[in-house]
Amino acid sequence: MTLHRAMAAAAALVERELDHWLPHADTVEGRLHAAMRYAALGPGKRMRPLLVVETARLFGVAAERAAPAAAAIELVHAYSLVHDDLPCMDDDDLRRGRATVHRAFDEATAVLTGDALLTLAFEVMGDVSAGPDAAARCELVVGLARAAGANGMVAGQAIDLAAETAEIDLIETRRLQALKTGALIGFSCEAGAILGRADLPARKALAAYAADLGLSFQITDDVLDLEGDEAAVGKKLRKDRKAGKVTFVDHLGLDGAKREAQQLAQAAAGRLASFGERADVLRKLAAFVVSRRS
Ligand code: GRG
Repeated sequence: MTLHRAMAAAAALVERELDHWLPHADTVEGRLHAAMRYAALGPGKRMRPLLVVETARLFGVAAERAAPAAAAIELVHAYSLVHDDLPCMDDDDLRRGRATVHRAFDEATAVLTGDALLTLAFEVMGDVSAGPDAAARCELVVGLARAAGANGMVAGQAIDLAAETAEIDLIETRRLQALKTGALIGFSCEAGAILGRADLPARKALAAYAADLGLSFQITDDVLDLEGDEAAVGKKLRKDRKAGKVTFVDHLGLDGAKREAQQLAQAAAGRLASFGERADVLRKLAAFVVSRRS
């Protein structure tokens, strides 16, 4: 299957699942519900859902069975973007080519939207539709909490905020990004392995793939922040330097950063040798991550 078709299929699947779970009341709280839908169903790449679907597929799990886990992870991702864009964080007006949630609605609604998306993620992940095996569902819920929380994505965001006023070296920059961006990408692959009851060697291979992929993705994000086209990326660029944030490009130089992203993408693809042709979409995704324009 081409990457394009696999991405479109995973996006359609997860958007159906999200549509099923996202509330839309015709009452006072309808404004909150509309903001949740705006944030979660906006035009994103749905890369994390694709990772869940494709890693689950390696173990014979049908895409439909992976849909709730994929939706739960996308809900956490959507919440993180809403809160990241708030005036007290990155203070962005544009996301995915449209007004950010606090701009399209208001700041209080944006805070509540993030809270509600995060909470809904755990409802979806714990629901029986996420898998008939209660032990596997528990593992999914705990894994998502660890990836998203104070030792995962939120820790990365805290280091990122601290990095505005403190110099951080390359090692700390790698740790920041492994947490902020890498933790959820890593868990997207782990979720597929949990659904597929994968053995330890397979889990380790997928964890190594995700670590290389996540870092390659983030380095490319830093390159795009400098070289990207705002219309294509869909958000305000060249903000990192103004905010005093040290990125991979500062540590490695522009060419060095591009080289490193490329090498990591190749290494990621190489981690999948034991899965043979079944992992072709995941290999193509690694190549896409460094060549993407948005
Ligand atoms: C506020 C708790 C909290 C965490 C925020 C992930 C994150 C932490 C902030 C996002 C800011 C950002 C632009 C990070 C760079 C990497 C990244 C996650 C980019 C956006 O992910 P894509 O490209 O987005 O997968 P789409 O829109 O395609 O879903």
